Amino acid sequence: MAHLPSRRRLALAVPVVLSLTASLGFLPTAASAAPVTAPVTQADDAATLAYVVNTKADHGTIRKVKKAVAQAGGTVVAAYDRIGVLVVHSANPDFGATIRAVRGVQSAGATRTAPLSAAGTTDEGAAQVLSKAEAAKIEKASDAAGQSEPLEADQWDLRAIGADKAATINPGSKKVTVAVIDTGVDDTHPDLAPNFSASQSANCVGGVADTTPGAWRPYNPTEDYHGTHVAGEIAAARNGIGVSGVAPGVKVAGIKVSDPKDGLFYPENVVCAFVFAADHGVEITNNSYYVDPWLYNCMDDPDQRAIVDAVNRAQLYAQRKGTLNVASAGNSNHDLDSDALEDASSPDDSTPVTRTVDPHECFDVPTQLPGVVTVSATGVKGAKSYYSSYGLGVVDVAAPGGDKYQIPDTPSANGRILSTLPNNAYGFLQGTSMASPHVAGVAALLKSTHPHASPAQLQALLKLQADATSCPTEPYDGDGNGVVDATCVGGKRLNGFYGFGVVNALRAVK
Ligand SMILES: [Ca+2]
Ligand SMILES: [Ca+2]
Repeated sequence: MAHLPSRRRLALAVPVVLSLTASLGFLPTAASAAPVTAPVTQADDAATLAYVVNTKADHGTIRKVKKAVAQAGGTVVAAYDRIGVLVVHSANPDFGATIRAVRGVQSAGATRTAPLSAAGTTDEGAAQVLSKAEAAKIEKASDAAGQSEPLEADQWDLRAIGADKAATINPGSKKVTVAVIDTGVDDTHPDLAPNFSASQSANCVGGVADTTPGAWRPYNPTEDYHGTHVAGEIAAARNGIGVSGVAPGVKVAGIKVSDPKDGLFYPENVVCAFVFAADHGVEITNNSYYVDPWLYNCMDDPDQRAIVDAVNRAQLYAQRKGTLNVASAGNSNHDLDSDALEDASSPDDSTPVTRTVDPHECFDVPTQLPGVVTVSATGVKGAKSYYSSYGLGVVDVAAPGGDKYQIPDTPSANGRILSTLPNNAYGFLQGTSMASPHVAGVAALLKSTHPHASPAQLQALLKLQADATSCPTEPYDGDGNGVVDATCVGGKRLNGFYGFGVVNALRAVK
C-alpha cells in the first residue's frame, strides 16, 4: 500500500533487528538472485493463492523443495535460488501447512488472503492537480526570485533541506541511480525523461521482472500517480520546466510492484523488485509503501512470518550488493516503539479484522527490516507531520513530507509537496511517501560525492549530517484540535519524532 496519508499505513520498531536477522537466518553471497523460472499463466482458478516458500539456499535443498511444491499441488512461478525464495501458486487449501513440514523449508506462507482472480478495488486518495491559474502564479514568483525552474517558488521542501543550494554545487552524478519501487513511473514526463534509466526499470508484478519497454509505466496513469510523484521528488531535471528534484543530476528508474486490479503491493512483487534493483546496479531504492496485505506482519503467524522472511532476504541481498534501501515510516501517527498498536486495516485484500499488535514482534515491511533507512515526515514549520508515524529507535531520519496544517509562505500556500504526475502534469501530495524520496535524493548526492561508500556508510553519513531537531517543547497537537496526538521521546541528537534529524542536501555535496 502506498504511504499516502488518507489511508492506513504504518511501520514499527528497530531493536528487533538482531533477533529478526538471527531468527530468519542469513543469505548466501551470490552473483545474482535473478529468478530462473518463467512466469506461468494460471491465475484463473478461483481458489488459487500466491505463496512464498523460503528455503536453505543450497541447490540440493532447492531441488527437493521444488519437487515437494509440485507434489503439494503448487506451481513455481519464480525461483530466486540465491536467496532461497520460491514464488508459488497453488489452489490447494493445505498447501502452506504441507510445504512448511518439508525438510529444508524455513518458512512458507500465503502472500494474500483473497484468490488471484478476485476483483480488487483501488482506492488511492486523489492528488491535488496543479491548475493552470495556480501554475501561472507560481511561475511569476519563481521568475521574480531568479529560480531556474518555473514551479520552484512552491518547492519549500527543497529549501528546507538545502537542496536548492546543493544543486549549484553538485546536482548529483549520472552514475548514481535511484530506483522507485512503486506504482510505476511515467518516464515520458518531460521533467523525468532526461534522467530516466530504462535499462534499470521493470514491471515486477507477479514476482517476475518484465523489462519490455514501457512495462514500468503505471497501469492506470489517473490512479497510479504515486510513483511518478516520488520519482520527480528525487530526480526531476533542472531543465527550465516544471520542478526540480532533490538530486536533479542523478538517474531515476521505475520498478512497478502495484497490482493492476487492486493497487496493492504484494510481497512477491517486492521480492522481485529488490533483487532486480540489486542485479542491475541500482545504488539506492526508495520504498514509499508497506507490503500488502498486512500492515503489520506478526512473527507468530506462519504466513506473515514467511512474508517478513522473503522480503528481508531480498532487501538484505540488495544491501550486500551495495544498494541502500530507504523507506517511509507510515502515516498512521503510530508510536512504533510502543507496546501495543491497533491494526484495523489488515488484511487489506479481503475483510480486515481488528487486532492489537506489538510493533516489536509485528513488523511494517520493508521499513522495519534491518539496515533499511526509516523516514518520518515534517511540514514547512519543521515539525513532525500530523500523520507521520514515529518511534525512538525506529525512525532514523526525517525529511519534508508535507502537512496541510503547516502552511508555507509560497504562492499556492499549500503545505503539501509539489512534484510530477503522469501525463505531463504536476500536483501536490503529502505523506511519509513524500519524505522518503527526499532522503533517497540526499543519499544519491552522498553516493555521488562518495562513490565507494557502502550502504551502511551512506546511512551513517545521512545521520551524521542531519540537522538535529529537538522534541517539541509543547505537547504535540499536530492537527491543532486541542487534543494531544503523540509524545516525542529522546534528546536533541536522537528522538522518536525525527531520529537523528532532518537530512541535509547541502552538507552532502560539500
Ligand atoms: Ca524541471
Ligand atoms: Ca490533535
